[in-house]
Amino acid sequence: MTFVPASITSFLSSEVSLAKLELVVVELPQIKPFRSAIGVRNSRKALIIKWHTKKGIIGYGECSCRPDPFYSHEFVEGAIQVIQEFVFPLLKFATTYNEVLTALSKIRGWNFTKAAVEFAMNDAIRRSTGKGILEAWDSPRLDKVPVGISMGLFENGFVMSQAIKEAETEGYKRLKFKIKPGYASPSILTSLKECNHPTMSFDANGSFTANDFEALALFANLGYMVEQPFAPGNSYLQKEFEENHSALINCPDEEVETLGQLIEQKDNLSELNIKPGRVGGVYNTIEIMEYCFANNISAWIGGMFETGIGRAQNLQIASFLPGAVAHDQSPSNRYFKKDVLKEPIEMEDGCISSRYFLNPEIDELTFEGLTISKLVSVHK
Ligand code: OSB
Ligand code: MG
Repeated sequence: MTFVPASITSFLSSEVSLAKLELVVVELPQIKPFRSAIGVRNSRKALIIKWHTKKGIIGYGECSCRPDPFYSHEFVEGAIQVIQEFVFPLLKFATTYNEVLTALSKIRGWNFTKAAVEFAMNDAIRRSTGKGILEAWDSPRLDKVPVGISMGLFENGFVMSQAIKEAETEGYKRLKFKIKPGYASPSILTSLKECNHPTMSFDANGSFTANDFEALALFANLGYMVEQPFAPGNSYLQKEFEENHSALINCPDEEVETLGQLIEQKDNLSELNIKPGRVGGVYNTIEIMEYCFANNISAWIGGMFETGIGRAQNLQIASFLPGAVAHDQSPSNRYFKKDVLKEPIEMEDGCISSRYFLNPEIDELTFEGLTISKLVSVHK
């Protein structure tokens, strides 16, 4: 059974040519460090794939995995190796969207990596013909996408309360707080209890174990959704937790990399964070979104601190989720002094308008300036 609509299936016969792939690593300094259960982050190191067609059109795709394997097994240098050694040779005879998907599906795992190649190919098609897979998708979409903020771990409740005020002033539609075991100090809990923003949530990045149920209950008892409480593959702990504690309002992130995993998790979740990279690309994302529509699963699009390239695409995908409260897709100036787009993504009244994400133009000079390495693959 497929959940993919006919408008998408027919788009897959779109033709595409490949002259060369450029693998560019850029590093964007962040305005502020970001701390989560995963670690501290001071910059966004991103792999950008430039898909050159034989007619000289360039499509851009961002690989949004982390530089280290601390969120998923993928990491930037590994992604480069997998593309050069295994993906690129498989693309030699692919001439349609569908053939590229088939080539990519030969590789097990490496979803962020394969996704980036598909993103770049799709962008090349869109820039060549005016219509990519999302433009072809016959499904209702919004012109303005509501945005939430994912906030890091704070030193104490005072600093947290200041950040909450700022986020409220900026108009974010949801406040998400990173959490981890041992973080629920009295001052942090007070600050969270005093926050009266209408939509709040927590994100544990899989940091709670079977020994941390009491620590998790301190957050879960506040009655908000908890994203990825346990390490991926350990969702059985949810039932154990619920036997002695409150019900969890659970939202998988790391846990769900495929439609099959979503189907298996369906009864344990309250909502789903979809990251187009994590699920292996835009085609898989569409399939998962269609499954969510058919099964009344409320889904929203998560972020990986993408540059404007990945962010614009995420926002376009988010525009197909009219029911979502907010997506983790903050505007460029929340992260970077300078983004790689000519027109950095801006937020107004907690929303980002389609003019920022439907046809983003790359600021090539800035892009060059932020480049730290570049490799080119050409078929012999
Ligand atoms: O768990 O959602 C996460 C960033 C990197 C790795 C994991 C996560 C995140 C975020 C970023 O929370 C959200 C954003 O891009 O604003
Ligand atoms: Mg998360």
